[in-house]
Amino acid sequence: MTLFEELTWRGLVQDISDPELIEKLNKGGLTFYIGTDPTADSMHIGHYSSFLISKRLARAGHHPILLVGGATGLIGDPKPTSERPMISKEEVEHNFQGLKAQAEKIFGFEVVNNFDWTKDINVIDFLRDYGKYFNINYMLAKDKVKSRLESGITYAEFSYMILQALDFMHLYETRNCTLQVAGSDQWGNITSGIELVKKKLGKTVYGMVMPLVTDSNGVKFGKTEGNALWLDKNKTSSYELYQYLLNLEDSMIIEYLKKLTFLSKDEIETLEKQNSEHPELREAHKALAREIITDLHGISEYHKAVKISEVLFSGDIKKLDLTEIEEGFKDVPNFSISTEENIIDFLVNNQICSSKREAREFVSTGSITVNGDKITDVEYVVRKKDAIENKVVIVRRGKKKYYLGKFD
Ligand code: 629
Repeated sequence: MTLFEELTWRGLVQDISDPELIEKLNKGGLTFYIGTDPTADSMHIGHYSSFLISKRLARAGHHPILLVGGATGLIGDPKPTSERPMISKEEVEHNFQGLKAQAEKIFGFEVVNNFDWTKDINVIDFLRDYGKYFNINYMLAKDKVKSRLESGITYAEFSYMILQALDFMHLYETRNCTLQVAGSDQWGNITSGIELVKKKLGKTVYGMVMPLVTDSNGVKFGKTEGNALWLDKNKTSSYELYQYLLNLEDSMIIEYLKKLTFLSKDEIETLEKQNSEHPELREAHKALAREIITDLHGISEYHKAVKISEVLFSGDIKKLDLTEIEEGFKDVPNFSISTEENIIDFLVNNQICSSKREAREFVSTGSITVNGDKITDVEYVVRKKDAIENKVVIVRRGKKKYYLGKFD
């Protein structure tokens, strides 16, 4: 398969600006860029699903530039629905540093900051050298602007596309960058850049956008209720990522393998066959989790996530060390333990049971385990020496209600 055939097979091509791009992609040697704004100090799995294209193109002999928008981040790319809140310059700078470091670590490519060249443009030059090339009707027709005319859009967010357009022109002039890639929501910003380069320089540059990775209901990949799935493992642990990936719906797993891994067509088709014959083995899900977690955090992080998951299933808590326990039980109710007390008092005083009678009932019916051991003796004392590394006590009540106690 040619590169373009492979990208198409993986479902990674939603639009290209010019059919000429196909042969150029297959030939290799293009300098391209993909950008992100510093709206947080870590990328999330949605960024990963788009930025992965930079590794695919680099492996095919193209030259990647990653851009973190120290300037555009101060303005805010208009969302289809409402105006973004202004972010302080200090926060944008903090986020920039976080994203730059993360992008270099995960993707290993050069990162540029559009603040470096935008900061020197004064307002008169901005209007003469760039604003002069943008017809208002052209700007009003952009999907993200059009959808905001009712609810209102400020001049700042309305002007955003000009900033992204001048980036593309700057990278073309200084780095011979002739291709910008992104998720499909960026089509309007990319074509603004293509138009500017054509009008101002009489040259052709190209754009390619991927469909946003979603689930079968169109919900963006990684958007779970509550927190996002961050690429920073201190924000989202490998174990949490593993749980999310293992619980993805069966009907989407092959599409995710195509879009989010470098597994070959043969490997994916083998997994597709296994998944249809033995879905209960979750081979395709485990392959997806292995590929993504290994690419992000290394194979040892993947093995750790599997180990925690297996121990939680078996209940054999003693196999985990403290860091694995921290990860595996990050969201369970936790409490500190200051004295060694009888199991009944321990269960009541730490809100695991609502009364001594209930505690005695749970213990006598074998519904309480401490660090994996079933406790049926109402005289049992919870001792520091029995805690994991003399520190942690994991209590399970019933089938899967866990609590984490820490000795002071
Ligand atoms: C200046 C800024 C540029 C080129 C790009 C940019 C950022 C762009 C944007 N991208 C999204 C983001 O930052 O807002 N205006 O969150 C996001 N991107 C990755 C994918 C995307 C896109 O980081 O392209 O489609 C989501 O996966 O929404 O010169």
